[in-house]
Amino acid sequence: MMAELLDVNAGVERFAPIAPKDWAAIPEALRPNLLGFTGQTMWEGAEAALGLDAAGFVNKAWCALEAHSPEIQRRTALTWESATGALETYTFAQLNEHANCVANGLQSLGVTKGDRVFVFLERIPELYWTILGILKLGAIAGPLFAAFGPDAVQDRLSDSGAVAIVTSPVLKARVDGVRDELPNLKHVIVVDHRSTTGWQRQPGDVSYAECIANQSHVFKTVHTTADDGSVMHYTSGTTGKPKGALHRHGAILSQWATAKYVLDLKPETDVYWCTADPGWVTGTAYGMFGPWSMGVHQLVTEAPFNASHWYRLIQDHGVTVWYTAPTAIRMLMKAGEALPVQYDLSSLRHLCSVGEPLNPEAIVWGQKALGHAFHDTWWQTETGCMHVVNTPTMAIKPGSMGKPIVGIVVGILNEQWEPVPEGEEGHLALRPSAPSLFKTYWNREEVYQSKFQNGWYLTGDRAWQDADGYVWFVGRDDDVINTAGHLVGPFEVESALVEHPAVAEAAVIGKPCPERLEVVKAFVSLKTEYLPENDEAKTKLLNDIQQFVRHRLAAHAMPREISLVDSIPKTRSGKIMRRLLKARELGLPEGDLSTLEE
Ligand code: 6R9
Repeated sequence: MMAELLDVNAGVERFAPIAPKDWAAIPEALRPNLLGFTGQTMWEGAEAALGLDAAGFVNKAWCALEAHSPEIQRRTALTWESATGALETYTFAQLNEHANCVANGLQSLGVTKGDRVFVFLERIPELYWTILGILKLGAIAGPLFAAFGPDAVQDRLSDSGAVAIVTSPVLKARVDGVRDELPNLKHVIVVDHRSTTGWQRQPGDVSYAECIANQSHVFKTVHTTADDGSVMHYTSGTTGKPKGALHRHGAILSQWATAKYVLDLKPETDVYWCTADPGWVTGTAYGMFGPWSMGVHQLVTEAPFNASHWYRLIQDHGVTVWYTAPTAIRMLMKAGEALPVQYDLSSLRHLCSVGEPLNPEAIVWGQKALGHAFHDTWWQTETGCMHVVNTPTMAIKPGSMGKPIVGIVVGILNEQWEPVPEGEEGHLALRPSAPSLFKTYWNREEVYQSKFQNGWYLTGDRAWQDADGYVWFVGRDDDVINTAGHLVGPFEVESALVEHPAVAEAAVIGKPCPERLEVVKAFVSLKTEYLPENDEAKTKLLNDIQQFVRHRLAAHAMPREISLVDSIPKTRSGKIMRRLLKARELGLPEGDLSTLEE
């Protein structure tokens, strides 16, 4: 049923497997090692390559900035294009100096190892080196997506007990509104030197220009081990508010390895562009740590998606390797094949995708319009690095996510958490062996433990594996909504909805959408006194409810559709039956209703 809903594997037979370039000319025996890879696990050799010593010192920011030869230190690490088209470039050495100023500045405020420090900034260079500076200090960095509203910010700062947040004059207003609820938050550091917008200084506010920019450029990275906490990304589940998935510093080993062998990055020649924001895991693992630990030059753009702008960026900056997402690819496809022809995209040599099922059509379109097939990669916030992939040397089966990376064992499990026969659908699970697998969910150890059964880590996805070892995504195993690659938990949207004065009860599902994979759809029952008198009043009220969620949580969490209902179907124990609402919405069989409340 889920396969039908998501329409991922439909029509796969229409496409023959796509062989890598010049595949036929390569002797069979050499194919697995084409990238120079010979280990038993993909991350074997990462410690030596990163120059890590035997004393157990591992720090992601150090690996990204200081592990390099003097020659690489002098090379460009970051080219940044602002929303208005201004360019700034930074070498690895310069990024390191800025990160050191941040580490010194935070230290002067009393921030120490293990403290949680959040970063709530637009996609500007300060966002990147602030995260790196926090990590050099041994503190835990919590990147926040700039589109988050006050409720989303409050949930994360409060749950993590953050002591400081680095933000901008514009975004600060969203923190100020919830500050009374955050007793642990001592410092609000405002990146004020880029903006002409003034800001109201309140007790605990610190100017970045005054406190950070004047600090020493030298800082000795605090001693952290592979097991120490590094970055924390909040991720949505079916129940409860988003949970803080805590990564270890040791994650850098498999992030480095997958950047090398899956993204195929080469420090000498590549200009690499990851389109993800560091507010999401792809934006830190592969928009910062993996590529920078490889010494690779990265492009960052502050501007949001625009098809011609994106093609222009590839052309002007000579992008060679590109990591993006299916929703963006579908939007490029929609913009037409006549558009890419207007740009010189000949620098591109390797394309990868993540975050949602990659339609076979999108792979074929990439080959035709851009000259290269998109290589799908599957992973999650919790896994910390790519786990099921198409390496550049593998034949692609369009519609499949590829094969597990070397060193990772995938299991397709039944309800008893035992492997099912080949070709059968089940829970997608992994043997927990990657150094990047998350350390815990912050404050939610029992939920973390519940993810491990029978020696497997349960991913929450459903899939099947074919005779060649290729893994085929079927759908989510839970009610989590994937809208344009962003996971949204129904509970957080329902919680925001019921805070609206007119809403009595709410239920939220993911509704299939050809462009965004799914959109958030809400069902709400109203308090009697708020029932609208006519259609005009109804439209106004629904619009008001939409905006209410948008401002509190984020634009992507806003229900695109709201249906008014008399009551919300629940189980006898009071749980919302989202699956029933979804089945009814899509005209599918309603399934077992024995637990439905009378
Ligand atoms: C990296 C990231 C993880 C969830 C994951 C799955 C979906 C990710 C996918 C994919 C089909 C792919 N997902 N990659 N589904 N094909 N190649 O996206 O992390 O935000 O935690 O999302 O996204 O459902 O479980 P995260």
